[in-house]
Amino acid sequence: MEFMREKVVVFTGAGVSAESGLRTFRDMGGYWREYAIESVASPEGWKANPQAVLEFYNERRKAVLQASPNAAHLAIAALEARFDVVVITQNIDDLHERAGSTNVMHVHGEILKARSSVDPFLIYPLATAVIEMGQLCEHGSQLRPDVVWFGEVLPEDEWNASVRVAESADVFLSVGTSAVVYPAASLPMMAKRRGAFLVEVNPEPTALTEYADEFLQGPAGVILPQMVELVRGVRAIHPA
Ligand code: BJW
Repeated sequence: MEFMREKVVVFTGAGVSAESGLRTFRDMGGYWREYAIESVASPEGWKANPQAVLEFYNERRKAVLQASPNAAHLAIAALEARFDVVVITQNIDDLHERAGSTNVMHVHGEILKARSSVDPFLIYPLATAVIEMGQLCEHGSQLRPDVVWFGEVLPEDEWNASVRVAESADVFLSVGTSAVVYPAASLPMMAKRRGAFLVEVNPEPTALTEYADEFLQGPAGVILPQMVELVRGVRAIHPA
């Protein structure tokens, strides 16, 4: 039997990986409560102390490699059985891919890749958990994590594609993000303006909550599996 496949765009932030043991940024216990943003996540911080920046990301890379996808990542992957799903993530981990999501866009880069510190188009998959001072790109420049710091532009192709995808969503699901970091935080409203039904999943209200058509308050690892179960039930009752 044929089912209509609506387009669901899932926009995720650090909260979706919190239940995998990865720290968020702005919550209690978040990175920005311990580190000054500008010292570890800006071009100025990199220029002042590249060693400290590499250490910050080396530790985080080790945590990512030790982490496993949680119930939220798995539920998002399971949505593909019923919908056309694109995941737009601000996260630099690979937990969506490991959970089985097949269409994932990383607007803030990927921690498991390195790139040249002078040419952002020279990107390398990492064979080791760490990047060390003295590890160079093919043109002799120091390697850095392939992530987007404050004051840096997002990868143009990834960003343009994300805007197109957001604007084509039937349902836009924002999960585990404080929705304060731009331009990524503008995607939910771009989708809504083009007619998407905007759903937010978060234990706390955010900057986005007042604009959401549905605010599902709670941890993603609890709410999203329930949502998938609900969708399965609807499919059983109302085949198209
Ligand atoms: C749970 C949960 C559970 C907990 N289940 N949920 C327009 C207006 C104002 C400012 C700007 C603007 N345009 C640009 C800017 C400047 C800046 C910016 O946005 N600043 C604002 C903060 C004020 N943006 C930039 O600089 C961007 N570049 C840019 O715009 O380029 C053009 C330009 C260049 C030069 C000059 C001007 C313009 C780049 C932004 C790069 C962001 N980089 C980081 C770090 C790098 C990656 C990394 O190290 O991981 O990306 S910052 C950090 O924040 C990281 C994240 O991807 C990003 C978003 O955070 P996220 O994911 O939302 O995490 P949290 O911690 O904030 O929230 C977690 C949420 O989870 C909470 O709500 C919890 O409640 C929830 N939660 N447990 C579900 N179990």
